Parts: sequence; C-alpha cells; structure tokens
Amino acid sequence: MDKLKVGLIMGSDSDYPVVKGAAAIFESLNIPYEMRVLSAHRTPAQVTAFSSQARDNGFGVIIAAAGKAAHLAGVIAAHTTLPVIGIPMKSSTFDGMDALLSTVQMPKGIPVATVAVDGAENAALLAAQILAVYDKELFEKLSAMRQKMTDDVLAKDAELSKVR
Ligand code: RP5
Repeated sequence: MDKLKVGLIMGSDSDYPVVKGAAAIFESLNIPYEMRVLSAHRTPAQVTAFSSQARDNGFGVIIAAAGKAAHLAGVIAAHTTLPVIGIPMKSSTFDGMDALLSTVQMPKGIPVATVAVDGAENAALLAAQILAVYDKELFEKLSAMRQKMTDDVLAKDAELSKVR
C-alpha cells in the first residue's frame, strides 16, 4: 500500500511563508504531501471537491492554514472524516486572534485539531504523529527527533549551569 499523503492547504499564497515550515518537516521525515491554495470563500467549490475526495485520493490527514474569518479548516472538516488540523494565521490587524477563534470554536460533531497561531511546525508534527500510528519507521523517526530535542536542551542546561 502507498504511504498516505498529507494535504497541506492554505487559504492564500500570502500564507506560504509560514506554511512552508510544515513542508520542511514533511521533507525531512520523507512524508508525501500535496500543497494547495484553496479558499473557503474564494474557491468554495474546489474546497468541497478536494475534501470530499481526499480519502479516495490517498490522503490520511489534512492541514488547513487560514487567516481572518478562517473557515477553511472547518469547511474541509465538514466534508471528510479524515483528521483535520487547523493553523490560524496571524494575517490581520487582530494578530491572528480572529483566525484562532474561527478555527478552534467548532460546533460539536465536526472536530478540528487547532494548533497555535502560525503553528505550522506543530501542525506538521501532529500530522506525522497521526500517520505514525500505523507506520513504525515514521514512529521511530519521531522518537529520535524527540530524543535529539531532549539531548539539545540537556546540553544547553549543562553549558549554562557552568555560568556564575
Ligand atoms: C485568508 O485571508 C487567507 O488564509 C489569508 O491568511 C488571509 C489574507 O488573504 P489575502 O488577502 O492575502 O489573499 O483567507
């Protein structure tokens, strides 16, 4: 069976400078992904088509990044039972609070796992962790990544604790 892909969707190409942080993680973990610009408001028919066909098209998880009145993740989640991770984008005068509330406050029955404002890296890691449930090689890569993070902090602690 082919590896499941991640759909990495953004509401506008203006979101790309943040969203590319997720793409970099997929590259480093060798996770297949497809990046698209699809807008809940500007291209609603394409969002519906993408999300309702996503499972049949080999996707296992969908990430949706959007700013302002950020309905993208919720609309995608309405059309699929694949796990959907929302990234609220800090793209407006409200510093992303508008997008955070629009993404996180989903009604009962249609969940969206919302990460921090501009939290592209954590969205990618969460997607990887979901895929790793049935992928031992990926599970081991993620475990090694965690161990390296721990080792890096311990090394910094050892260095700084010498300072008087
Ligand atoms: C949202 O509106 C997008 O996700 C983006 O964060 C924000 C601004 O979009 P542009 O006006 O830059 O295309 O739909």
